[in-house]
Amino acid sequence: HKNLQLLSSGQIELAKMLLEMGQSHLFEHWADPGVDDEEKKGFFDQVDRLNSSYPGGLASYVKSARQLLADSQAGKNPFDGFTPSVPKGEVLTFGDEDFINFEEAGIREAQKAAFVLVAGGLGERLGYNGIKVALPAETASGTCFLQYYIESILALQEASCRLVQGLSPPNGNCDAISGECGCQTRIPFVIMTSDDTHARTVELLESNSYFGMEPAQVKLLKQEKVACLDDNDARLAVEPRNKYRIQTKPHGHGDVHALLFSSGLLKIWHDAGLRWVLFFQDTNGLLFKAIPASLGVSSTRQYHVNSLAVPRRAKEAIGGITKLTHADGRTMVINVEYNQLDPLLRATGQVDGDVNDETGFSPFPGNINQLILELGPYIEELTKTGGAIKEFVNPKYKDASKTSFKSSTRLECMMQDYPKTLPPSARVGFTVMDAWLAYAPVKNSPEDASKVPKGNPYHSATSGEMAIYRANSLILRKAGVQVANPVQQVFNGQEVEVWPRITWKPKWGPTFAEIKRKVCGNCIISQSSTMVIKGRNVFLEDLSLDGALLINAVEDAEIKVRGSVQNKGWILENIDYKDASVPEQLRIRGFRINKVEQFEKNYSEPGKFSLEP
Ligand code: UGB
Repeated sequence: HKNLQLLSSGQIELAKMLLEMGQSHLFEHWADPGVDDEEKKGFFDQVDRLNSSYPGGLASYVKSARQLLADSQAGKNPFDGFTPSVPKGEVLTFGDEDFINFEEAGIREAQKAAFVLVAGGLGERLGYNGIKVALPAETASGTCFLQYYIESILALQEASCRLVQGLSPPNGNCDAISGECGCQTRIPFVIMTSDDTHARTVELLESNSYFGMEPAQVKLLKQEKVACLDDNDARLAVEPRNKYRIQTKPHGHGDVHALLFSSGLLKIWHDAGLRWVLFFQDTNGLLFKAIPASLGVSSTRQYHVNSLAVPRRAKEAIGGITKLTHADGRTMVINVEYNQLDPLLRATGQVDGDVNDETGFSPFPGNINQLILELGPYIEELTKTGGAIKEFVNPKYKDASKTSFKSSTRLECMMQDYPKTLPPSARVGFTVMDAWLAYAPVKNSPEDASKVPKGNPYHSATSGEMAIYRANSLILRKAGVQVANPVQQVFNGQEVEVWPRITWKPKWGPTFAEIKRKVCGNCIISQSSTMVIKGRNVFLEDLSLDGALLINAVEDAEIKVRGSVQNKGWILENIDYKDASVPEQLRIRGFRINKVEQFEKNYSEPGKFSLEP
């Protein structure tokens, strides 16, 4: 009350709202007027932000929190009344006729798509200090995740334009495409950041000229944190180091829906004739190998929601796509987080819980949190919900009475929970791909990865990089190249398959059909080899590679690589993750590449070239 005179009418309204919500403790320790007045202003700025960034405002946040905390204290099962079963979806086999047809359908649709990367998380589990999108996806080419994502979107943009305009390359092998496709399509790319990642994401983009994308194509939306809660009455927690601030924590990747909606972008996209919104996470160096075919599934099957999934080992730390049938007849196909799936199965009569079946995998496909939503129905739904996603709370209680918490908690939400509010008429499906093709995230620290049960994926920087080489090797094999078998090696306590280190720019091979076109005759690549293709029109014809081969070429240089390349190549050297003299981004993978000898060619002018070493 003593401070009332300091407040504007807007601030008085906010103060009233807090008092009505039972939050008077927030003002208890306020100094008299004249002391800390700037801090008090800062307090209301923060309350204003917390209020306006949450659908329904702070009052709605506190109301939901009280309900969810009461449910949690009562031990209420969020799946009460639901029985889980294995849903039906599209299961794809890489490289077969269906796959190629879905890829073509997907490429056709790509120019009507917008991409959204959720990159607000810092990745505490990985134990890396930078932003994860700046990490190299693989160290042979040194391409970071953000560059890989942007170049992949640009490759799709071009492939889609060409296909739709009938400018696709001829069917025969080894025919070059040249020139620009001349089309004006610019696929929008949104990055959701947070206070933890925003400045460093902007800096990464600006210092790399947006990795070749037009800056206007990229939009950053920053998510705000939400207020922490001190007790079951949802009393907002005071920041321990500043009594004029409310403590905040991340709300989760589910924020992306409300942010997209409130930004007005969805409407702009819809008016521009776009049809699809594709969501993806910050560190998956394989993802875009799976995008064309899954977008093709979305359009062919007319899915409003399509979740990408991979076969999942029981108890693996990724959610399971599950069909939930309620006693009253309602059904939904939804991700059930890994820590909830096993108890849910046990509680509904499946005594062994989440176990592998005869295939060696759990019958519930693993959610890789890559969602494809059809824009029209998505806008319709968000117009009703404002983008609010079903939340949950996960307090760590001091004891069994569940009356007090070990530390403050907050409400959280996940982007894959979007279908939870959809009507039964919504077409919700999923697409299962081989994990080697579609999913290799970098989430776990070396310490944690080395403790992963044998047979389960490590999801570390080591396995993420090795998965890229394996996928590229397997794809080239399928395209007819004789790629040698891998060897087993141990890095940072993780045993991994080491395939030849093969990488290429996304424009070299946006689809399997395009990759097949680039490979002719009898090509052989030995296990100890490295091949880095940075160019669009590079054709491999009767190439025999045993060593390192690097080609850097401008887009309109057409190069046919023939004959034998043999040299001492690039060698993987072990490094210990505890060795602080080595940069962190290398330490977390447990190896570095010693570039002993290579054959490297640079083409800076357009033209036709034959490379016969
Ligand atoms: N993220 C944000 O942008 N904002 C946030 O507030 C939080 C995260 P994690 P998580 O792929 O294996 C998910 O931490 O949430 C971004 C699925 O829920 O890497 O533990 C963050 O930057 C789970 O079902 O993963 O688990 C990152 O890009 C399973 O699919 C993304 O959100 C699991 O991923 C994911 O954040 C998985």
